[in-house]
Amino acid sequence: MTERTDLVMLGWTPDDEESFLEQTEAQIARVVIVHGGHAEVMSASGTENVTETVLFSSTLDTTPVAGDWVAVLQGTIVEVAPRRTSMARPDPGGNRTQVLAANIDLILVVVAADPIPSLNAIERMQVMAWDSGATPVLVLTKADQCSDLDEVLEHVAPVSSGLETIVTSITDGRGLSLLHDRVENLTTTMLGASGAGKTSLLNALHGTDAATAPVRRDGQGRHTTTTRRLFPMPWGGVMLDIPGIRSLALQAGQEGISDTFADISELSYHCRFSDCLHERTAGCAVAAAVADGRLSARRLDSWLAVQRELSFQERRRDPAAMAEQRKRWKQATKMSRKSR
Ligand SMILES: Nc1nc2c(ncn2[C@@H]2O[C@H](COP(=O)(O)OP(=O)(O)OP(=O)(O)O)[C@@H](O)[C@H]2O)c(=O)[nH]1
Ligand SMILES: [Mg+2]
Ligand SMILES: [Zn+2]
Repeated sequence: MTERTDLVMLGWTPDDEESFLEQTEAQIARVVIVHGGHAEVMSASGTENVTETVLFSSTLDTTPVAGDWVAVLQGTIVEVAPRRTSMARPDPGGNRTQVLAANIDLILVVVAADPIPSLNAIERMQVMAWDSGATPVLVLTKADQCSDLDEVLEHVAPVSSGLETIVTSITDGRGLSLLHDRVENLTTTMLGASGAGKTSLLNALHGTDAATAPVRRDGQGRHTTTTRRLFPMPWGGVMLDIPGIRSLALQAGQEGISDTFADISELSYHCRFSDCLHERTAGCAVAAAVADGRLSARRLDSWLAVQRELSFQERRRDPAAMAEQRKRWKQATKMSRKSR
């Protein structure tokens, strides 16, 4: 049986499925990276991390992704633990959901402080983060390049209320120890445009350039991340480096939206109609707030754009499938206990 103390280094939290540890013969491991039909997984024994390449059992009904907790028997993943959180986006190749990462605690919404950041982009990343079940933290990078930080903080204030904000620079080191304390022992990933400074943050926190090795250099001599890979941090916990997202296509539910646009949700209680779409409707409290300057028109436009996009996406949150997976897991653990 795998000891829980060994897994804590890999980001195990009390919220992860306890029954997963009752697997008798199987080794519990964490998926580091997936390459098509096989994956690299990491398991811990004492203070040593062991990485091995494993295949997928044909009986799996969940395709493992980076961050998944899995049971490994004889070089094969035989079961995937129910996901505590999962970050998803619409599959770029079709109309299904693509799960990018599983069991993430914290999502750093990474934007450079210079040039002045896009508020719409911050909002969309926040929706995606809240919707995954993880907690977003806003990280403003490259503070050393910014001549007026107060101006930037004031600029982002309308989209960052209720959001912890950390200002960093890998050049002068500011914010890094704060960020270190925040991510220690957790599973963290980053959302942000290419070049925002995600890999640089990971390297700075890791204290090496570990995360630069697997990336590609683009034409401008810049390192660009091309895969999703989990890095164990020397002080406990793991960070997942991901490529910059180009189009922030959303695969979100209303929860993520109302967490992000808490001001609009609050106002909408006062709309005359409970299904008010806040589009020039009579008795709309949101439109009234825009008219008298309590809410910016940009904020409402951004909310409308997110809503419109979601009505195109099929809502694929499927609680039935989740319950089925839990049941399968319970049965599998029961069987392995009987065969002891
Ligand atoms: N001056 C300064 N430059 C930074 C800072 N952080 C990152 N950079 C630079 O910004 C560039 C892009 O950084 P990356 O860490 O590769 O960005 P990324 O978000 O991982 O980009 P993708 O992998 O393409 O998604 C690099 O040239 C870094 O050296 C910072 O705090 N200050
Ligand atoms: Mg990168
Ligand atoms: Zn309204």
